[in-house]
Amino acid sequence: HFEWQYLDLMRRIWEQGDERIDRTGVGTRAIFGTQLRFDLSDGRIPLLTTKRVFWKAAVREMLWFLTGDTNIRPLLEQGVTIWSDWPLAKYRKATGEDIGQEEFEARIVADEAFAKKWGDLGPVYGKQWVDWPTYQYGPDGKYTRGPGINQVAEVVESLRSNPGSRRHIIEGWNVAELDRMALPPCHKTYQFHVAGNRLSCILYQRSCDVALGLPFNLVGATILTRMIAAQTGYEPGELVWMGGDTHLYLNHAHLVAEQLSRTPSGEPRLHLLRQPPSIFDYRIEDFEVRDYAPQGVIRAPVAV
Ligand code: UFP
Repeated sequence: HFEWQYLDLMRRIWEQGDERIDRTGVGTRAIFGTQLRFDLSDGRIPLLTTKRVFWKAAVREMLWFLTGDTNIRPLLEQGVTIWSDWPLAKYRKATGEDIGQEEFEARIVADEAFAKKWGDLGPVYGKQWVDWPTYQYGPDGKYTRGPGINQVAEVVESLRSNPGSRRHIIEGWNVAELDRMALPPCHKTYQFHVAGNRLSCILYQRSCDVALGLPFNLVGATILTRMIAAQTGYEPGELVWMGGDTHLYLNHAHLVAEQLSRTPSGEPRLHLLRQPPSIFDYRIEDFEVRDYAPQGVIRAPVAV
């Protein structure tokens, strides 16, 4: 079963990882440099079965990235709260107001001006993926803003016209803009590769919360690969996931113990129900997961 790789990684980190206090102050155990490989053929998807993963939220997030938007408002309008922690922490720090998460989210949805002021994450994934900033230098050495680069559209085009290229890359790590991002990109680099009629993807993730982040990131990478494969006429190949600082938070002990006591079961399949005119025209209704009968949710706090 595909999921043993994930559970083995979790066990290895918990039992052998290097322990330290991390940026959040919570503390982690980490292994540096890890890899998982998943077969994506015939609709296979590395969607965990040992706990329920709300895969639709990951799809909604991925579709939101593709719109280039960096404000959490459209996510909240769809009930996706995975990005709320960072703007909320910033708001509390700036105003000293002890507002609850739900109240903060409700205000973002209800009040457009409030959302504009407090709901933006800075130039995170979406901005870099479809509108990477460029500069045009004049003869005097001064520069002006050039047209943004749509990396996603360019990768779709290069996969069609030059499948053998080794340069099919979507990059989120814009060094010059990191300081304006709520969170520097974790899933920072996607590289695509064509072999025969199969499209494979490597996702390099510099920092990974194995308990709460990774289950989502695997779904995101899978649907991105599936959409790009559908748009370029290839069959899905393999998803290779590579982790830099791959960690478990020390306050996730109960999750680790519970999840490692469970056994994977069933093989969910992802179906794309429609072939839209471009990679930017997918909607949530286009995605269906069949044969997904996961075990129960395991709740744990996110480290901010
Ligand atoms: N994290 C993920 N996946 C994501 C995401 C965040 O695992 O998609 F946005 C986790 C990794 C880490 C924290 O625990 O969020 C980011 O902290 P840092 O920037 O210090 O690595």
